[in-house]
Amino acid sequence: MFGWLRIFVGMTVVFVILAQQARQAGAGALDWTACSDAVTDSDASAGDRLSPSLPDNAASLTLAPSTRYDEDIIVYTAHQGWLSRIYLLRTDGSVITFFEYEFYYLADLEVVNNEVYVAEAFAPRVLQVDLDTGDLDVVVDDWSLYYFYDLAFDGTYFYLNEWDLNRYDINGTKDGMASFDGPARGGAWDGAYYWTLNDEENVIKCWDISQWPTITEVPENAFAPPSPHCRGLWFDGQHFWTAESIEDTLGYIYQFDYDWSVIKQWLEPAFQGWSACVVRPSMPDPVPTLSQWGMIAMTVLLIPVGVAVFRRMKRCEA
Ligand SMILES: [Ca+2]
Repeated sequence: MFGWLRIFVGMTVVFVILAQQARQAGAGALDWTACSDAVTDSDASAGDRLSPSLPDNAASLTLAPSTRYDEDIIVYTAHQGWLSRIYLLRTDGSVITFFEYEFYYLADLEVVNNEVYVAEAFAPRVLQVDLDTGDLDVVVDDWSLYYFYDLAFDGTYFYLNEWDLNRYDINGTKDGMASFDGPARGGAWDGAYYWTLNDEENVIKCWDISQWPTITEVPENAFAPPSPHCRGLWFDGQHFWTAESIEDTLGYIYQFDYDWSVIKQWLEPAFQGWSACVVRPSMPDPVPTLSQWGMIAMTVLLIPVGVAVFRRMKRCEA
């Protein structure tokens, strides 16, 4: 009996160790090793993946699983000099983590299928953000243009203003352009109209794009943003979001209504802001990882051993 018991205890110890390793592996630790495979900007094209620079405190940056999967997260873009950052904030405004990028100017945000996309103002690109690693997948890469500050998505197309209004499908394929009276520093779609934030005139303008490529302004719907420093624009299904960009001073992230009245505001954590949106990062991949497969295999092995030990003990008692 004691032989079986020793095997059972030994296998239980191995099981606990494997389970602990699997739990740590799935705890959302950021995979900074991916940075060594970074594609440089000049090499990149649509479909490539770019990695963040390493902030000084990279080793201490981790996402708590409960925060990562069970709460809405505010994504905030900011810049300072040649640096850009993407912050992940809790809804109380506290910082979960941030990713830093050298020689980037990350501007307006959009959310498509719970994935975050960002416009780049140092290159004519739209990048999809991996919120686990900070990696950026190149989606739009249109070198017939120079830069993008604003980004909107109407359910089918991205809209980006540069002289004209350019639109692209979800894969980054261009679907033409329309004559447009810009500029726009932020763009959003509210289900009915296309909205742009014009910082020079301190106004959020409304556009009917249903007759694309004919764009018709709806001036009676225009209204002022919460402050003249606001830049990006995002619509959460009910309200707009923006962030202030003020040199040497922290601005605010605003959630606001069609009449510019502020619903809620958060002090920005650092740098000069641009845009803010909200996502609930998806649950982990349902396909088990290698360590999880090991844990499952050990569980399957332990069941007959446990049954054998139980029967042996019963026989000894008899
Ligand atoms: Ca936007």
